[in-house]
Amino acid sequence: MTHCILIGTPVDEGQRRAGCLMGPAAYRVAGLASTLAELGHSVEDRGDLSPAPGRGQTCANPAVHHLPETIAWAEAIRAAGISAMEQGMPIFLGGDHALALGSLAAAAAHAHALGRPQFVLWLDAHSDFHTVQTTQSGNLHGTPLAYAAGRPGFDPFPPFPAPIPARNICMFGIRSVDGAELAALRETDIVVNDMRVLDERGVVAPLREFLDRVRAQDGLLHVSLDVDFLDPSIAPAVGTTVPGGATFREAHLVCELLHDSGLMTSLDLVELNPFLDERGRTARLMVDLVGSLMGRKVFDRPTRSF
Ligand code: EXY
Ligand code: MN
Ligand code: MN
Ligand code: MN
Repeated sequence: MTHCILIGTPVDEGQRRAGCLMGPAAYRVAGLASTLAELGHSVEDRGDLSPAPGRGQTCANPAVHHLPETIAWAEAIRAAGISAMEQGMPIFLGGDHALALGSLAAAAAHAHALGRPQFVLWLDAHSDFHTVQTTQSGNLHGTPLAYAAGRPGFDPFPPFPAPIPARNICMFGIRSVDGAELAALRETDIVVNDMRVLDERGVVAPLREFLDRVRAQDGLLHVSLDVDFLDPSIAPAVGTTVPGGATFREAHLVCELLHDSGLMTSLDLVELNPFLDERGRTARLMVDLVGSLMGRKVFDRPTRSF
């Protein structure tokens, strides 16, 4: 049984298509809390954060928008995340992926306080590896992993005690990477399981390899699940769809394997834009995936020795 702490983080400033601000409400309407409770977990809903926008912070890149607001979100989410991680497992209800500028900072600070390594599993069509300088869209939802890995240019954001080592970051589902991101990724030992890898090897082997490393180092594992990891045919309610994503079963299998591992210590649900959906189909799928992450099985098979 896990004490699940829901934190609404309706960040909409990390990209330009309004609607992610409705994400937390959509997850609640789709039954996230009851799904967790039915699996025997305790659930505490701490409501939505709504930080006062920051003031005056600027950067040299004129394309970047909503920098002060995003810094305020990062600070508020980091503080709420550190507090939640001391008491249970936070589930950050997004909101766009700029929320991870706060959730990753919280995870890194918490792991540092425990003297344990922090690992990140990034389930996303995108590497989100731009810096404030290299982004051409100016959308900060394309930057959080660069920030966590210690790339330069994020000084106005909350400082990390230490960057998350690149080898502790594993990407899954990647199929849209900009030139500047690719050049930067090539300089790191981040494990990039793009869709070609998943096509050739499936999800089990690459995921087990990563989870074995997390376990061997007694690591904490932050999972960041972007709706666009999924194929748009099953999850259309996201502003940055990319064809050729994870199937329904691949996504559930990733979640079931994560549950079996028992390693997940914090979770982001990001980029849901309910305005782009009909009848809450995508929100309901994301809640079903959380059910698989938190132990729902079709057959009550004993948890497989991992
Ligand atoms: N790489 C593109 C950009 O930086 O604008 C697209 C980023 C999409 C990010 C979404 C959250 O995953
Ligand atoms: Mn805007
Ligand atoms: Mn993303
Ligand atoms: Mn994405």
